[in-house]
Order: sequence, then structure tokens, then C-alpha cells
Amino acid sequence: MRILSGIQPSGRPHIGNYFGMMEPAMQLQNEGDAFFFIADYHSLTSTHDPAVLRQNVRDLAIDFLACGLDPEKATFWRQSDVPEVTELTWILSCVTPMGLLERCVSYKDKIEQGIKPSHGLFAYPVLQAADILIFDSNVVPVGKDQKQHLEVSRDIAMKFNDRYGADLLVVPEPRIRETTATVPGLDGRKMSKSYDNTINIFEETKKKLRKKIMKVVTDSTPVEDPKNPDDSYILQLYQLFADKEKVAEMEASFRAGGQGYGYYKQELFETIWEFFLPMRARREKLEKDSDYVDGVLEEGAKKARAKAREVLDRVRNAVGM
Ligand code: AQP
Repeated sequence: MRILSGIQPSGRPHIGNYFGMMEPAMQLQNEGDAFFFIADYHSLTSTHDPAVLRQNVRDLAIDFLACGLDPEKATFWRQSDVPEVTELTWILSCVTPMGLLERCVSYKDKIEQGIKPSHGLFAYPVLQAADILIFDSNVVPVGKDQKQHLEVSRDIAMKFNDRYGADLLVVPEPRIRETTATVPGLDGRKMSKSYDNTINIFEETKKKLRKKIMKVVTDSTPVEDPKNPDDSYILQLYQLFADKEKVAEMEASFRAGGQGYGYYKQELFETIWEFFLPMRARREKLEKDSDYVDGVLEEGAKKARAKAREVLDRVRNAVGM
């Protein structure tokens, strides 16, 4: 079983990325042939400063390794080190109906947020399909926001196979973990860099993390009154980090009343800080060892590129090249 997942270097990863994709993907490292990449071609749709892009790629590589990506088990590379993927993108573009891309909500959402429409932003799901199909991927761990794009990848694979020959491309399956499918941000919407509502895995300082947690949106129930735990973003975030007993304790305390939201936010802050502390320590070490990080990405690119070449040759041959 080949497992594939990617993440954009469009800023520092947040806990939505962590629970939606990174952690489930790393669990799968032990169950099959794991392929993880840093999607720098994708981030050209939003990051236009070359120095920033380079720095983001480096930071993200360190972040992912610090969080537990194991290069002994998983192949890890920078997307643009495997340029074969762009050739496959063009070939797949020619079997992709316009309507399929026009229905993608993520494009419409980004335009509504004021991002200038570009062909890259519109055609992004085809590049994503190529990312997946070029490695004969079976399983793709993603957050729920990527479900539609995964369906596009499946449709494109089936269209290609219909036109050029059954079983030429593997049709991938998304793997979405229901409990963490959509992690809410500080304002309760999906946690997302473009909504500016993120809690990063590695906030610069403890003080900054606390300041962010204190911004989690709540209602205005007075301190002494009982509070409803069921629609609290504090609890939705807390249950990602705390064990069942701790969550039950907080829920009971909500119902009993007598504590203000600030009290629960402090508990959430301390729990998040503790949770990422060992990864923070690993990150500090990795930051000082750029040769190791470069070596991992280089080795990963070699391995990924060999597999990509094999599938691309199969595809080129099938289409008549
Ligand atoms: N809030 C989330 N809950 C669960 N999963 C999430 N993912 C992102 N946000 C959440 C998952 O993280 C993986 C990598 O995502 P990406 O690199 O494509 O970034 P993204 O989805 O574009 O993340 P953002 O913050 O929402 O960035 P912008 O605002 O630039 O679009 C994916 O598997 C995604 O599902």
C-alpha cells in the first residue's frame, strides 16, 4: 500500500494541519510505503517572494521531522525536486473536463477572500491529481477540506483510464479521520492560514501561544452561570490534546458553572504547550543540523523521482509519445 500526502509551504503549519493530515499520515508510516512531500509548486499560487518560499520550505521540513516523520520509514522530498509531476499535470489537463474544476469550492472560496484568480489557482486540483497519480498512490490521508480535490483526482484517473486503457493509473482513496476532519480555528471557522485564525504547532514563544489561546471565541455567559460544553471551541480544541477523563472533567465543570472562560483557556494553553514540548526540543536540534535536513530531502527526492519516472514513462507510452 502506498500512502501519499503533501503540505504547502505557505507558512508555518498549524494544529489543523497537524491533526488533519500530519499525525494521521505519520501513523500510516508503519502500515505501508509512505510518501510525504512539501508542495512548493502549489504554494506559488500564494507565496510570491523567493526568499520567503525557500525559508518556508526549510522550516516546514524541520517542523515535519520534529513532529515525528521518520525518514527511515517514509520518503520525504520537496515537490519541485521531482519536475516529472508538471509534465504529468499537462497530460492530465487534457483529459480533465472544465466543469470538474469549475465546481471546486476551494477556488471560489479563495476568490471570495480576495485572492486574485490565476490559472494556477484554478488548475491546482490537476497538479494535485498528478502529485498523487504519479506515485501509484493507494491511500491519501487528508483533512475534510481536501475531500472534493481527492474526488477530482479519482475522476481524472478514471477518465484517463477510460481513454487510454484500464488500470493504467491507480485510483486513490482518501483517508479522512472523522474526529479531526475539520479542526476549528480561533473564531470557530475551519483553522486556515488564509482566515488568520490559526494556532501554530510551534508558536515563537510561550507568551505568544497564550495570547492566541486567549482569543478563542466564546459567548458571553457570566462566570457563575453554567456553560454549554457542546458548542464550545475551547472544548473542541481541548479534546484534541487531553485524554477522555480530562475532557469529561472540563465538560462537567462547564455544566456546573462558577468558572469564567479565561480559566478554561488557561488549561487549554498549558495542555497545548506541554503536548508540543518534546517536538519543540527535537526542532531546536534539527535547526542546527541543516546537512541532515538537506540529506533527507535529497535522498527522498532520488527515491520519489525514480518512481515518478516509471509512471510517467507508462503514461507517455499510453498517450503516444
Ligand atoms: N482546519 C483543518 N482541519 C483539518 N485538516 C486541515 N488541513 C488544513 N487545515 C485543516 C489539512 O492539512 C493538510 C495540508 O494542507 P495544505 O498544505 O493544503 O494547506 P491548506 O489546507 O491550504 O491549509 P490552510 O491553512 O487552510 O491554508 P490556506 O489557507 O492557504 O488554504 C491537508 O490535508 C488539509 O486537509
